[in-house]
Amino acid sequence: MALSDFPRYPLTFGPSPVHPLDRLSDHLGGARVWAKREDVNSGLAYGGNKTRKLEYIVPDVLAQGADTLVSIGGYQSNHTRQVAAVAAKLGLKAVLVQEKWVDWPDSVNDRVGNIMLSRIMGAEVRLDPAGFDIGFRNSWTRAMDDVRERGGTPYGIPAGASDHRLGGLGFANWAYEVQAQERELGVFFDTIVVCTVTGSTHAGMIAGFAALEDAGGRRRRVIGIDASATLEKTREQVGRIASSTAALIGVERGLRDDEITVLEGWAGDLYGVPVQSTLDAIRLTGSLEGVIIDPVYEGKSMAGLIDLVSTGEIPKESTVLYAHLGGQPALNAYSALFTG
Ligand code: 5PA
Repeated sequence: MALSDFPRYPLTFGPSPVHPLDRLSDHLGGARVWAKREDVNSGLAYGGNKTRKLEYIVPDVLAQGADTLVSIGGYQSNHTRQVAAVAAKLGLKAVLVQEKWVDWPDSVNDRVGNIMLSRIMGAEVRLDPAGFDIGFRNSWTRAMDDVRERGGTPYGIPAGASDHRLGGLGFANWAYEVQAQERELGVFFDTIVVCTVTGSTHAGMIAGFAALEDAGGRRRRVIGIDASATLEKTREQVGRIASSTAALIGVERGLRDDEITVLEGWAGDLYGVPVQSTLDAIRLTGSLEGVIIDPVYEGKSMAGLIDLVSTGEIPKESTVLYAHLGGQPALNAYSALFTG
């Protein structure tokens, strides 16, 4: 099978925009940095990386005749907000288990931003006191049982739409899209920087670029920046999903170790809690480029990019593509960080 053999239900506007970040690049004084913008990839509730993943999962939902999407995330999950939007668009119901992944003191943490948007779109939101974990949860299985008891047909989508047979395909497709955009723009991105937590965004890219490399494309580095602060689980999940996705789209070899890179150093001690480098990255990107990033995910991956470029760890001759995966609605739950 090749990627093009898998059905894709369009939820995005088309290829997401790619553009240079010139003022940020000048400021860092090293490699040139560009961004590819999943934060503006769709008209469905601000889009984001999950919208792309769901393009390959929706055909399976429809084939199974499900009437309710059941998923899971933190109170400020971007993923569950995108599931709610896709359910609304398709005329399905959504049941969302929202766990207390982050012990964050903002008093409206469970009311504003992503969770508010999901409620507006008609999802059934179930608050759950459990803490952060990217694995499978009983609360999620229970939510599916409840839907069945009510006579519905649930379709379970795991955290981040990652640990799902088709979860890596959306970002395998992203790799193909990058190659086509490079041809149009006359540029080659030798390094990709991407935030990684539940893993299928990064893993899908690895699989897609492996397929392109095997078809004669140039080698490049895909650098995942951990934002989970549970590095071993994320690294294991990225490797596993990258290999299964690669096999699914016809890559006939095992992946090399150098194809699977998850770097630590910018997540801080806890998922969802920004550290100084996160806040500096958010302010720098906002003030130099007018580009907004969040304190949970992109603020951490951008902090990684800033360090890797300014220290020359990513060489000066490189051209870097920063994957902006969305996530800005969560900023509303972090207002206390930006009062000055
Ligand atoms: C998320 C994830 P992966 O989970 O595919 O590794 O993507 C990491 C990521 N950037 C990066 C943004 C803006 C994200 O939302 N979010 C999760 C969520 O529940 O929203 C799955 C954790």
